[in-house]
Amino acid sequence: MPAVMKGLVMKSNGSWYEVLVDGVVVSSRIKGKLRLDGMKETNPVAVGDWVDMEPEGKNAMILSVLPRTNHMVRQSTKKNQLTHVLAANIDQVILIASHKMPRTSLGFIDRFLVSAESFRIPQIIIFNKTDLLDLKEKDKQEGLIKLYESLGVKAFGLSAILDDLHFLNTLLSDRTTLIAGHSGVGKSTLLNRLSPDVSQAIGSVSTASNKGIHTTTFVEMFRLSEKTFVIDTPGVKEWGMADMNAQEISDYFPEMRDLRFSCKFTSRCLHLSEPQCAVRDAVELGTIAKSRYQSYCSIVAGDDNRK
Ligand SMILES: Nc1nc2c(ncn2[C@@H]2O[C@H](COP(=O)(O)OP(=O)(O)OP(=O)(O)O)[C@@H](O)[C@H]2O)c(=O)[nH]1
Ligand SMILES: [Mg+2]
Ligand SMILES: [Zn+2]
Repeated sequence: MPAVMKGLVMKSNGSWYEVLVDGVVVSSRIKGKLRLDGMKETNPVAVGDWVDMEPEGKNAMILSVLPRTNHMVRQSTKKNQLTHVLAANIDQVILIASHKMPRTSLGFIDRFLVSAESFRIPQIIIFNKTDLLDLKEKDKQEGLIKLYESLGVKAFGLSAILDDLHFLNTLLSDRTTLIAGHSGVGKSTLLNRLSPDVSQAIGSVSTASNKGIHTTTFVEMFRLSEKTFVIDTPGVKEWGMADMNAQEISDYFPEMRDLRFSCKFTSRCLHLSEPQCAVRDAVELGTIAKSRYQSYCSIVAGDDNRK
């Protein structure tokens, strides 16, 4: 390796980083000073970061992190306001949801979308495990797909174990995609199906609790082709909202964003109990889905979403 090299962080366990340099993965540490620089974040270097590094024996030392185009945070631990950067420099996020085994609530889906929207990252929802659905459940899922499509979010259902997944290649090609969702929804199963080079461990779903067992424990990025990267993440129970004030939350609900200028109190309206609120009128009329408005109210109220 020449003196200073640019690399792409593929995996981190908190103290070691696997960094891709010229097609080779190099184990790296970070310089002590860099740790202190990451003031508001628990991890100064995240998967997806481009870093400058110098050789250190067979390994390397990360000297600095290059500016990020964006990043996605996992959760703010409310006590100390620290955020954990899940990954950086992402082109799009896929939320894997499932109707059962485990169930993904609409509140969770909306929180995830709002969070990605606040970082201006395009969102896709995949409803996995369609092989487990009866006709009524399939109908319900179709309704949700229509709802989210109408909001500009790509959404579709599939079975990661049964379906031919080739059609996903176009969606992923030449992009960096982060895959997120509850434990057990099939994130790693899907990724394994996308490339013969990926062999992530697959877990089970407890029949007692209908919850996954947190099989994937580290965020890891895989290269599917020259410019196509996919990031597998550990399942999350809830999606914490980082640093968002009540006024800005409706900015991240596309169907509410423009309407608020029609509210009597325009930019000050929180769409809760204010008079002449265009958003609440739209909920009454059915042009804004009740489930979306409920998610909105719950986020404004600062409720945790543990359902
Ligand atoms: N029936 C059915 N089961 C699936 C499908 N996709 C995944 N599974 C099963 O769901 C279980 C969990 O799959 P994983 O891929 O480990 O889930 P994960 O989202 O990576 O979970 P964590 O790593 O814990 O976050 C496994 O038993 C899979 O076989 C599907 O489309 N249909
Ligand atoms: Mg997994
Ligand atoms: Zn309003």
